[in-house]
Amino acid sequence: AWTKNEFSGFKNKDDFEREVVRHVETTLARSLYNCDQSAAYSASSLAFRDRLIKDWNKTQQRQTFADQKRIYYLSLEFLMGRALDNAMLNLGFKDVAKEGLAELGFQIEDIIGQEHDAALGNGGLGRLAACFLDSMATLNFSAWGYGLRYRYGIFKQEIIDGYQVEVPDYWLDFNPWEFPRHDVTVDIQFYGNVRKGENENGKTVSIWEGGETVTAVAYDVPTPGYDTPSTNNLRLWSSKAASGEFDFQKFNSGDYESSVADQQRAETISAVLYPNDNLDRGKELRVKQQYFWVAASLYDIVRRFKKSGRSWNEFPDQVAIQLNDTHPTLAIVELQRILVDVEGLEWDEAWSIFGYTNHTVLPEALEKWPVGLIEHLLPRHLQIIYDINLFFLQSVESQFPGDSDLLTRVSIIEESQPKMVRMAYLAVVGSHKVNGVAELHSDLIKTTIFKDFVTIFGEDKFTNVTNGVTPRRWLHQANPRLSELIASKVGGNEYLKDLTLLNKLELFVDDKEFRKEWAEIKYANKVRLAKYIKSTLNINVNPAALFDVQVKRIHEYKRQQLNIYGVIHRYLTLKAMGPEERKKQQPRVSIFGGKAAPGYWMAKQIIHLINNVGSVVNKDPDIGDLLKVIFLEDYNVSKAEMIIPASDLSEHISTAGTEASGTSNMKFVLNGGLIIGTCDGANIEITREIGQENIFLFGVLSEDVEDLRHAHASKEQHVIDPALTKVFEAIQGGMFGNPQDFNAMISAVRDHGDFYLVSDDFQSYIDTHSSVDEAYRNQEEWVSMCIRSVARMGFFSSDRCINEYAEGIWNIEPLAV
Ligand code: 26Q
Repeated sequence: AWTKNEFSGFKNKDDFEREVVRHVETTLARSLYNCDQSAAYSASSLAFRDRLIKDWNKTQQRQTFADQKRIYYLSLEFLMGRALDNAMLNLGFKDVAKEGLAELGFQIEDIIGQEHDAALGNGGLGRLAACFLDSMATLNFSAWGYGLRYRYGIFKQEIIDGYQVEVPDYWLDFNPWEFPRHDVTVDIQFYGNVRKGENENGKTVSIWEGGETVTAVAYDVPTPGYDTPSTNNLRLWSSKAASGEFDFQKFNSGDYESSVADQQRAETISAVLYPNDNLDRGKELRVKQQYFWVAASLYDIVRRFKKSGRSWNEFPDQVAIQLNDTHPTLAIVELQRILVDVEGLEWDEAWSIFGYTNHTVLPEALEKWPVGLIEHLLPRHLQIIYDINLFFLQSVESQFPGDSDLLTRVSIIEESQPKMVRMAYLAVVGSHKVNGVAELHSDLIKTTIFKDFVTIFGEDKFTNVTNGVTPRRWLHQANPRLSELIASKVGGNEYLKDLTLLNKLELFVDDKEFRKEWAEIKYANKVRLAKYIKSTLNINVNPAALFDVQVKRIHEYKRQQLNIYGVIHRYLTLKAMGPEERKKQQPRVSIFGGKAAPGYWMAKQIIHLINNVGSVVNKDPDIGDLLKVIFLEDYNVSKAEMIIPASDLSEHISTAGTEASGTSNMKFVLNGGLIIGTCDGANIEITREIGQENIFLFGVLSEDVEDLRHAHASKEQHVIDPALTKVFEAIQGGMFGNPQDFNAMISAVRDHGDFYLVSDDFQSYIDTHSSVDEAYRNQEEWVSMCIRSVARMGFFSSDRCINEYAEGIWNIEPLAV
């Protein structure tokens, strides 16, 4: 344990204020009389960043001195959200800042609200990477994140006339949280040719030459741990034209335009985050991004290793690299190239450097690249991929002689037209451990996409690490009042570092006063969300109604369509009732939020239907407060921090077997909301932990999905659930606008085999919602269920998750601080 003055902070509020004033007057060059909220945000951030960077420097020194194994987390996405609130809380100076800002005439919430989200990610996978950075720093691991510094993060979503419109997210205007390192650059090569030649030591090696070069520039983002002096580094690479590439010949001969065009082409590599979530669209620029980032990161990792003066056989004792999905798989190939071509070492495949985390079994999300594309862009890498495949297939052949079907099935090269490189297979072959992100998912990958690889490599290579979330952001920061109430019962804030301490809450379930405070906090969070809804959509929602929330990327497998059909069913049911019966019904607010990939037409139709249903239901005088349908624009991390604490019930209703884990399910329960969900992903383990009496499960099981799909496909038109048929009739009768707009959605169920089993699950979904209404009537019991659930959520901290990776995959110990 350490005391606060062992790491950098503020002596008191006056000290903080002085720093803010200094930054306003000097760094920002403004007068104090001209200090608005935006300037106060900038100056507060600069004051905190000064502290962060000191801790950051000390941490780097400590890590260099300790010279222990480091973990490198390679992810194309880091969905960080806001940094100021997080820095204030993790450093432990939010109270000081609050008082200081108040004296300067500001409310801290307004100042925090000025910050633009760092939204370098799509959804679950990117946010998981951000939670992991928080945990790795908090647990004092020598850890680095490596990613791309996109100029444009995930697009901003506007809803115009019920349709999604995408607006670019230019977020770098003022970003105090990054430090450009113009001295840390790596030149990255593309295209060109390979020939055999001699290296400096006279050894025959492959030489990759020609083509073009783009320079990677490092930008460092300090990531502070909670209540520790450890501040780790997230290094993001930005692309720019290599200095030699800015063609002075062209420039001097007056071909200014084409020389500027070269410049822009280089900068395009890190210009924009691909907005697809769980979909691979085989674009050349995407592979360029992948190689650019992977090559720069590996160069950096190898440079750091070599500085320690060790010999290469110690590399695996010093370096562990985790691949966040297949996006960084080229790192396996690039390391091989460095070792063999650059360092002149022998081919050695037995190293345990790479771990690969799989996040999906959906076939459309598994990355494949045309062989011809890789050959053109990275000619030497394609050779190495072929070599890796050859060695691998030879070993399979000797293990299973004569099984040519097996060889075809597991080959890294798919013999299709055109031939494709299967990145997931390359990742499996090149990694020493492969993990899924929840138990069901980890089991499924072993019996489906990687079945043959289990036969070849054995069970031990495949493992599970159930996802987790950081309780610092997702409880302490998002829900300060609940966090404080919990702390008062479980012995202070220690539980934020050992989430299993939450179990002490169970002693207080029968404490009426405690339950009352608990309920008051939930209500206050709902009031806050209701105000936000009023101010953005001008719709009045009753905070006493049951808030039913589904916020996540829009995807057919996540089944927002099931939810909105359920809402329509509820609306039709209410309409059919007499006024007396209506009065007995549980008032509800159905809240949706989430982005659709810009090219995902069906997902956009779903958004459109939700909005159209809202505009009919919300102004129906028969319905009033009994039902409101809200679509919140531009769901992102900072909105999640407001929405999640305000939920009574959240929906995690994917077709069984399709959602690898889900992580918002954990955040909702941690904030005292209950779940309606399918037996999918981490819902299953949440149920095991909190007890099945505290969750509303429904729907078919994963093991039955295949058979049902087959049964549907074999029929011309399959029989649809009668309640769902009524819903379809209402839509087709024009109740929610032009029925043509929703033909594809309906016909997916009716005519195309209902791949996501919406009809199969409809009745049990509706019934389960009725059970929810009934349970909600008994508020005392409902609140008890919430408290018990929170008490049993200790398992889902990303700290537990990181410790499992550290022990089972990375073989790394935390740094003694
Ligand atoms: C692939 C190729 C080309 C372009 C884009 C992509 C791409 C991008 C993002 C593929 C997949 C993703 C994102 C996947 C994702 O977010 N998966 C989610 O990961 C979470 C963390 O493990 C899980 O909780 C979710 O269940 C899973 O859907």
